[in-house]
Amino acid sequence: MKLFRTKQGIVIEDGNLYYPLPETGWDDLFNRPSLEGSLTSMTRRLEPITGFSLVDEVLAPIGEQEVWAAGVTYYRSREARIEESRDAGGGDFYDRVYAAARPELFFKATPHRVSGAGQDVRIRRDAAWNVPEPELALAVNSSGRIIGFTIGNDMSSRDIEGENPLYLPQAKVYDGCCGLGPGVLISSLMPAEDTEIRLEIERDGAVAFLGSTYLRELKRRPEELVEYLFRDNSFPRGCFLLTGTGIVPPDEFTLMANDEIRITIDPIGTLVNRVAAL
Ligand code: DO4
Ligand code: MG
Repeated sequence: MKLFRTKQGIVIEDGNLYYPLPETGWDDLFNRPSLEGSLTSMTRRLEPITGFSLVDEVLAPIGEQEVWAAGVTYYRSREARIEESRDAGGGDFYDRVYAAARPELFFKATPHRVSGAGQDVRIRRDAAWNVPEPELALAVNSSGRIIGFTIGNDMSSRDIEGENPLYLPQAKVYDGCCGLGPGVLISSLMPAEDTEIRLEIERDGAVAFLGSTYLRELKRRPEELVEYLFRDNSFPRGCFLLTGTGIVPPDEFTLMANDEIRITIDPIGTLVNRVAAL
C-alpha cells in the first residue's frame, strides 16, 4: 500500500486502485498510531477513483516533516569522500565514521527545499561539481517508528564538500537540494536485501550515467540510524531520514541543467526530476 500527496488531496494506492482521502491532513495521518491498519480499513469504506493520473497530480510526500540524511553508510561513499577531500587534508574522518558506532547524520532540508516527482531539483550557482545521491528514505513518525519508505535524492556539490568537510551544510542544503517521492510505501519492514537502487541520468536524449547498488551494501540498520537521530531530538510531525548513497558517478561527471535524473527502487517506484536551468 502506498500513500501519495496529490493536487486532489491524499490518495492511497492499493492493488493498482486509487482511493481519495480528501478531508485528511498529511501530518495527522503520518503520525497516526497503527497507520497501516487504519489505511486498510479506510480503503474498505472508500470508492476508488477512476481516470486518475498520478503523474499529473503527484506532489512531494511531505507536510511539516524535516528531512535528515545519513552519510558514509556504503563503502563506495567512504571511498569517494576520502578521494575528494585528499587535497584538503581530509584526513581519516570518513574512514573513521564508516567504522564508528555513531553514524554521520546531518540536517538536509526543510519542506520548502524539497522537490516531488516531476519537479525540478537544482544545482548551486557557486558549485562546479554536482551529483545526485540516490538513497532509500525512511518515513519516521513522531514516536520514532518507521512507517514507510520513499526515494530520496541528496543533491550534493562535491567541490564544496571536498574543499573542506566543514562546508558540508553548504554542499548539501540549498533551494531545490532534495528530491523526494513519488509516494510512501507504507510498511515497517525494510525492503529485501537484494533490492536494487538504480540511477539513470539522461542528457540530450542519451544516457549520461547509469549505476546501481543493492540494499545489502548499506552498512547500518535503519533502526540504528533512527535511534541515533532521535537521541535528545524530537520531531513533533515526524521526519524523513535518507540512508546514504552507494552510487557515486566517476569524478569527471558533473550534472548539467536539463539533465533528467531517474532513481528506481522497485517496491517504491521511480523518482524523476529534471535539473533546473541556472
Ligand atoms: O559525508 C558526507 C556526506 C555523505 C553522504 O551524503 C552520503 O554518503 O550519502
Ligand atoms: Mg548522501
